[in-house]
Amino acid sequence: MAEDQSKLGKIVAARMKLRSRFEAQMLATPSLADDKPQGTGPTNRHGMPELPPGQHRTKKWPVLDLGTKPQIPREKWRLQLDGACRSPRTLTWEDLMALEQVEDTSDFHCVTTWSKLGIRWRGVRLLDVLATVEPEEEARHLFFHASDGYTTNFAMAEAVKPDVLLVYEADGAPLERAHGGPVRVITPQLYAWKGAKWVSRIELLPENRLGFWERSGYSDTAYPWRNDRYSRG
Ligand SMILES: Nc1nc2c(c(=O)[nH]1)N[C@H]1C(S)=C(S)[C@@H](COP(=O)(O)O)O[C@H]1N2
Ligand SMILES: [Mo]
Repeated sequence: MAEDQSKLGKIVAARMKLRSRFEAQMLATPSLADDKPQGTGPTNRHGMPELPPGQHRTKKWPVLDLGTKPQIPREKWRLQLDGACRSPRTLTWEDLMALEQVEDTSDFHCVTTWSKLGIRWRGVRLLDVLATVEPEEEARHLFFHASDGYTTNFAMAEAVKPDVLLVYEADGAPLERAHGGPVRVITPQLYAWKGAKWVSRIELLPENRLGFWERSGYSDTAYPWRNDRYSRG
């Protein structure tokens, strides 16, 4: 028990250190710097509209992916973290459970114009997972791999936000396989394609590398509240 406490204490310290490294950059991102910051779910709406420009509300939760839905039992799930970090590691389900478990309600905006509002998630902060591998100073970008071959990317300055999670429950039930169970990434402040279902590997990178949709003309930054859907390049 005392050992567990000191372990958790270490992770909290590592989390705060990593967060402070990206604080200035993070506060300059649109979802925090805009005069109407959005992206951290209902509690952050502050009376603002629920829907980003060009989005409509859906009650059902559509399924969108490349077609194959890997079946991975919790005990077989692995998440490899490597690249620009001092302690690369592969997490198991037990490793994930040993981190601080968080609940958060947030919105899910798909670039194809549907938004599902107020999903109650349970999971672990991506920030905490990253803190345990001790990112090198030059690690500025993340590249995500999934078991279906999907890839996506976003900046560390987005990853350290407190509602960017590795989730395994939605609305009180285990995350369905179709939605990326056992474990997926969610990015409430970015379009939903940034959240890899069946996430299997996260690379920490000094330079940016584009993922599947980002290479096909979708926006690298993907801010729903700025209608930031397509690459301007
Ligand atoms: N592994 C994987 N993750 C993925 C995708 C995918 O094809 N494969 N599609 C993305 C897209 S385009 C969206 S909109 C969301 C959809 O998540 P959902 O099927 O749970 O609604 O997952 C994202 N994550
Ligand atoms: Mo999507």
